[in-house]
Order: sequence, then C-alpha cells, then structure tokens
Amino acid sequence: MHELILHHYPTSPFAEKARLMLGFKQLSWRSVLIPPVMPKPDLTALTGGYRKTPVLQVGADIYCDTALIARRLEAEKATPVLFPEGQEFNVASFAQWADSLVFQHAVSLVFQPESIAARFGALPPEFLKTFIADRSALFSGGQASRLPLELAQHQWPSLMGRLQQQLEREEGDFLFGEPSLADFAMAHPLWFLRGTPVTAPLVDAYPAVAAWLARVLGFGHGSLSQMSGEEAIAVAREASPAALPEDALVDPNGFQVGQRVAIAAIDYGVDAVEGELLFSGREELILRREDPRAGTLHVHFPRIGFAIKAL
Ligand SMILES: N[C@@H](CCC(=O)N[C@@H](CS)C(=O)NCC(=O)O)C(=O)O
Repeated sequence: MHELILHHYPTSPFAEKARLMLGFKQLSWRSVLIPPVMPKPDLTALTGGYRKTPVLQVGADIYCDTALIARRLEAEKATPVLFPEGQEFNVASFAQWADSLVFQHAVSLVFQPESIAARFGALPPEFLKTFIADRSALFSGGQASRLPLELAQHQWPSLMGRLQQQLEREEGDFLFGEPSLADFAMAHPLWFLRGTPVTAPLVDAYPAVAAWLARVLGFGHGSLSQMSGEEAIAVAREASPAALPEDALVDPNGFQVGQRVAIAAIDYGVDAVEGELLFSGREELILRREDPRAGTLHVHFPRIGFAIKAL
C-alpha cells in the first residue's frame, strides 16, 4: 500500500478542504509543501503541467482537483462516508456549486483592498506584486471571470441568510443531516474569509453558521508528517501505477484509449497536461505520461470541469 501524499500549502482554501476530508476519515498522510505561486517544478514534474492546489499522490498515481480527491479518499477508506447513500447526486452537485460560486464570492471579498492590506501587510511588498501577477496569469485563457466586489457584497447576505436559516434548526448539525462532502465544500470558502479580520465578520455575524463551521473544522487534519518534493518524486519513480478501473465508457466524443491527448481545466489554471489516454470513465480520465525525474505516471482528472483535446 502506498502512502497518501498531499501537495499543498497552508493558506490554500481547497487544500484545507482536502486536509479536512483526510481528518474526517482519520487518515494518515504525508505533507509536501508547494509554493503558492509558479514555478512549482516538483509539482509539475508529477502532474505534467497542472498547477492548482492541492494535488494528491498515491505512489505513481496523481489525482488533480478536490472533486476527484474526495472520490479517491472514499475508495481508500469507505467510512465515514463523504457521499452518503441516496444523496450521491445532491452532495456532489452541491459541492460543485459551493466550490465555484461560494468560492468566487470568498475570493472577491478576501481580495478587497482593506483585506489585502491585513492579509499581506506583514509580507514584503515584492511578494504581493509577484502574487498578483501570478493570479492574473492563473485566470488567463480560462472561462472563469472574477466576481466584482460590489456584486459579491450584494449577494453575500442571501447566501449566509439561507445557510443560517437551515442550520439554526435543531437537526441542523450538517448540511445533509450527516456530514458529507457538501460540508467540506461549503466550509473552505468560509475558512478563507475567517482568515482575515476584515472578512471574518461575514461569517461570524451568523451564529448557527459559525457553530457549524466549528463542527466541520473540528474534524481536524488527520495525522500527517512532512516529506520533501524530492522525496515525493522518488516515491513516484520507484512505484508502479495502480491497475486501471474496470468500468470504462464508450467515450461520448469518440476518444480512444491509446490516443495522444491533452487535458486541461476549463475555468482557470488551464495549463494542459499531455499524454496517452488510458482510461475514460464516468467520473475520471486517466493519462499516462513519462517524466525524466518521476518516471511513468498515471495522472487522473475529473470529467466535469476538464476538457480533452486530440493531439
Ligand atoms: N477545482 C480545483 C480548485 C483548486 C484551486 O482553485 N486552488 C487554488 C488555491 S485554493 C489554486 O490553485 N490557486 C493557484 C495556486 O495555488 O497556484 C479543486 O477542487 O482542487
């Protein structure tokens, strides 16, 4: 059995979503810290170009995007469940909505000038410059656009008001009754807002929301120990990729196993990963690629939110 290796950095909200899912399942994992801005040479040696945070590595298998990481963790340890029986569609669809719409609100609110001053004030001004240039490159070529601050401020009371209304009921411990992926997807943007005194009141003004967030964050991060990027690459080089899943699809657009393709996120961070298509399933696509440092890798992407092109 290979160890679970999470490539991440502490301040990333999507990384916090992954860390909390690991904590929820009480898993042990290795933590590889990656830079918050490009270049990320050790990470892209593994992914082939995908640069977003976090990425999960299991031996020579690389999982991009927390929607797929959630499914890989469910396969690693079945209980407690992230996708409760009978709620699979509701939970995955809600998570997709929160990861995009609620997260967009949080980004816009956190990156308002007063909040930037509080968040980055203690750091050298060159870091802020590098960070802003990196994030504008992150958004170039993708379909996502930044939500204007005024609109985020305008809509936020409806989002929080609805959440507060649902959670203040006695049976309102978690969004779908029992804990699920939905809670982690809704929690990470709020954790992000909480990180700066300017935006924390946007969460803390809603007591049932704050109490629910404390319950979700209370799952913790599981048990972790640090690993270097170099060591993670050596793990990949020495491992053989896992057997492919059996439930392949006839690809709706006619892509064939063995074909050379490029796969890229469609919203932002659209750097394409090239390789040989090995598997096209209902939820995931798997590419084989060779890396001079990491050897033969299987890179996994969710179907939703990623485009595939023939090379
Ligand atoms: N859909 C992705 C979104 C990941 C994402 O947007 N991560 C942010 C950090 S929270 C990111 O990659 N920012 C740029 C970077 O870290 O280089 C997922 O679910 O993993």
